[in-house]
Amino acid sequence: MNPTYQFRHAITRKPAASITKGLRAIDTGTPDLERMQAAHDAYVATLRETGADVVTLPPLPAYPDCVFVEDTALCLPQGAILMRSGAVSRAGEVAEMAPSLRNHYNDVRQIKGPGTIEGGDILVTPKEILVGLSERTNQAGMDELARLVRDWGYKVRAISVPAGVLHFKTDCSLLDGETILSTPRLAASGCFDDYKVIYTADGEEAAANAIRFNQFVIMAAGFPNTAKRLYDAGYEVREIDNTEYAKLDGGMSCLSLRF
Ligand code: CIR
Repeated sequence: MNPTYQFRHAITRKPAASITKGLRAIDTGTPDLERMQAAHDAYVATLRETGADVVTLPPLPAYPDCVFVEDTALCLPQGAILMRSGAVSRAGEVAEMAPSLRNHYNDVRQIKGPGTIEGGDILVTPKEILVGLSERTNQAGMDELARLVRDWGYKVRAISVPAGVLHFKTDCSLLDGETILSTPRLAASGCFDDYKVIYTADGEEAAANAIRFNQFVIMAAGFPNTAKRLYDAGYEVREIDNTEYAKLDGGMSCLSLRF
């Protein structure tokens, strides 16, 4: 079992009606709640199809971005680390997630600050933990994470996230133990030189936020050229409607914690 992409559990949270007020870099219109709920149901069903146990937590109306649970924690086989959001409106989401993680883990650690770090900026591979320095994650947050996971044997490496990209994993995903799906703009720095890389197709950068979850690569629908590259490489691809979550800079990884 490779714990970087083979999982028994996932935690999700249903979108709250307040999600229409969620954070976004550019306003491209109000997301449609019903369509978001349908896409969320399809996402959860796809995770469950792999045999995983998937928890669906209730919506938190006070936190418009609460559906994006990935940002609240980092889940590793040895334990979980509660994050510290770089967005003021999201700070309280971590405490709401903590009890669910304590149900699954004996060892739950916490980023205490003053640094900030969000799960969307963390990619775990079999070799290392990569942390993107972004508008939400800073050096102090990354350094605190590195201290918290040192006794579990992890090496942590900083990557600089291109300007205008919300999170590191907005632009990349792990496809298997040695292969990463990346936008050309992110990989241009050489950050994935020790990995095999499959690039998103021209104009399909938004396809980069996918997840490998057991046998499936789960990606946003509507990116046929990137999907073809993944099919041709032999991956079992599932496509989920992401049009509404994309309006809030969200994608496939943001919607779950996987462990
Ligand atoms: C935010 O700006 O925080 C949300 N609207 C989107 C979070 C996406 N999360 C992720 O990529 N892990």
